[in-house]
Amino acid sequence: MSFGRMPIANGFLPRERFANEYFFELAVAYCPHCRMVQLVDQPDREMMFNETYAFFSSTSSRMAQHFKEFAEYCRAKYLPAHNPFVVEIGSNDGIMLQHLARVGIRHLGIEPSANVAQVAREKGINTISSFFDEQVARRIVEEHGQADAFLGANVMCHIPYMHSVVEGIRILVKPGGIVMFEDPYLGDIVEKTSYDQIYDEHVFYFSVASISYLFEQHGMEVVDVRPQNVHGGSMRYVIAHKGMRPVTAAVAAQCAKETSWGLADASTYDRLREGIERSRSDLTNLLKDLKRQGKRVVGYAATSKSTTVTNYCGITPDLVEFISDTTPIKQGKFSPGVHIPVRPYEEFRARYPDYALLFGWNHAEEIFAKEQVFRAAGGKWIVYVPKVQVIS
Ligand code: DWN
Ligand code: SAH
Repeated sequence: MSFGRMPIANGFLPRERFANEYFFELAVAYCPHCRMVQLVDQPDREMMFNETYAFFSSTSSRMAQHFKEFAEYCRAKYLPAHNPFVVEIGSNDGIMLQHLARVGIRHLGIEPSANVAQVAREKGINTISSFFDEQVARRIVEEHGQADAFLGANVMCHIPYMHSVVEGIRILVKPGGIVMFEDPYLGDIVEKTSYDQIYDEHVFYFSVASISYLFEQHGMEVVDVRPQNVHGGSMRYVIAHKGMRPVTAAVAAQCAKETSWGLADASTYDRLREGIERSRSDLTNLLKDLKRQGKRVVGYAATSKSTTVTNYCGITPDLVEFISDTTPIKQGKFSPGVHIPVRPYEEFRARYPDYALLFGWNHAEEIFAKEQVFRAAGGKWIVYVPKVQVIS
């Protein structure tokens, strides 16, 4: 399926840069052989991950709590008592590693986006600015020795040269060590029609079947899977060198569910495409209708995901006045492609709109709890996952 011309999802830009904004064709496909759902084409990595990367992990308090629990789970269940060494890739501003660093655990973050890596360093987290791959893994082993745990959240699905990454993991992790990473789960994307997970940074949409197939090619196996209620439905994969750890019943059970949901059937993806097209017409019809009624609609959270929605649906500033966001680097700029102004959250609070279009739907619980006054004042939410609806 093609979503048409798309800009860089996190490429929030000033007006002066409108004229030479970069676009590529966002298209996604399913491979019946390796079971992977993946982008057909992806912009160069340096165009997405650099010293002006706009996503700082610690903007969500719910995610901060989630990663505290992730770090604690790893430490309690898998780290040896004596001098463990942990490597995390895509460590961003240190949201997860800080909890291991704090208790004196030897650690290393691998984070190519220099600005967010610097925030982590300022918190005292050892971080190198590099793109992880097999070569980097060899260098880490030479300098620090092998790791007891390899961690990643919302990063494995970002890296197109996956065989180099997985080979790097095989080399880096001790024979008895553990690999744990989590990413948005294909089963949830299909079930909820959450097509906004599809954007330049997300090159892969993993399932247990596709991850098992991938790691088996590198002498490793999935030993546990743990669904996570974050980012609209994620899966945590626990992986070890083949034969080193017992495989839990959850792995086969999840694979059986994937088969029963039709994740291996092409027709499932035809239905998904139809659902996405329906979602687009429902959302644009609603926004045009509200415009005709003279209602004010403001976007809530300038997420990466919103770039797919606004560009695919053609949501321009005449339909959405501005997008409220708490990240200073995005404020005062314009959203990629459709150029909706991004304004500080304080502007949302100062003059509530009639409707808030929830681009951060994956943080709905946290946001609804924070915005009770908006709702009490008569404000309504527009959500589009799992279906387009107004919540008053
Ligand atoms: O995979 C990725 C995930 C983990 O994070 C990355 N490729 C990029 C990023 O995706 P995203 O931008 O869609 O992430 P979020 O966490 O859904 O959205 C973050 C944005 O939302 C930030 O700009 C801050 C904003 N926000 C806000 O304005 N008010 C967030 C919350 C919770 C809020 O209350
Ligand atoms: N783990 C954090 C950040 C996710 S955003 C969280 O879940 O909130 C994805 C991060 O991966 C970005 O900070 C990006 O710079 C980083 N990244 C992208 N390609 C990478 C690679 N090849 N190696 C390591 N990190 C990478």
